[in-house]
Amino acid sequence: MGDAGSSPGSAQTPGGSGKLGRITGTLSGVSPLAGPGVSPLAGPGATDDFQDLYVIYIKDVNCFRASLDPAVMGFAEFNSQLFVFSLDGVGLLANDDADIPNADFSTLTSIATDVQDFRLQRNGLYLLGISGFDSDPANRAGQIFDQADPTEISSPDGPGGILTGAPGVLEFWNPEIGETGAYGIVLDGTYLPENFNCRADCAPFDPATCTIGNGVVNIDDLLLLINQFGANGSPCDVAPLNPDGTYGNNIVNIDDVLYVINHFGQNCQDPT
Ligand SMILES: [Ca+2]
Ligand SMILES: [Ca+2]
Ligand SMILES: [Ca+2]
Ligand SMILES: [Ca+2]
Repeated sequence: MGDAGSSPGSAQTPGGSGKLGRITGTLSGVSPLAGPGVSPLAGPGATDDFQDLYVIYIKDVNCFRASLDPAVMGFAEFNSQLFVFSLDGVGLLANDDADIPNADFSTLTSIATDVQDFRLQRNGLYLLGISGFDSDPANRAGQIFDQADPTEISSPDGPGGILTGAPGVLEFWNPEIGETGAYGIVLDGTYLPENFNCRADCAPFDPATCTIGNGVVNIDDLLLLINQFGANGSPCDVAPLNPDGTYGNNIVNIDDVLYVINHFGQNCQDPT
């Protein structure tokens, strides 16, 4: 795969079908920590690469986790930061350092720890971003996140974030340069973006292993749907499609039944 870009329009879409359990890559360039003679004020060159953005499909938002923690086989050769944006680039969550003594690697879940009740609400497509300390997402209104405590999972509470009334969209990184090196992000609750077209495959649903679906839209999916009719928070809440890349409206209703019936027999190995 080619390089994952630094802007919403150049985010990389991992290919294939099925679960997305790991993303590996490398940030490179003239790091502010590169040593004598290198001015961090020189700014990035054409080949420098201080941020990577990926399209991910969160199929189970309650299970979502992205981590560089070596304890779960993640890694980062540098002081990392992780971010979640909506597919259209609105900053939603950020973490600098996992809440573990002396950790400079990052871990994100779907729930902010700095503002009560701010969390990712729906399953669907999102952007996952990684940068090296201290390159932060920003726009003309300012930084999107106020990382008041490095270990918080921050809501978009900076002057450029949606919680302070700004549009909240990633326009640039400030500063553009950060620490660099190789990384491996371990993911839970995520599938490859192509699988988004097979969201009607909502059963079986195993919260313990963060697994949703078995590769085919069949009677199991219809039965779970009927079983959860009227419920909130079901993986079978697959309709409507929302403009920000997510789906569902917090209720399993007739729209969802129709969507699953319309996709009955679909093979998720070839979901398009
Ligand atoms: Ca960090
Ligand atoms: Ca914050
Ligand atoms: Ca199924
Ligand atoms: Ca619905």
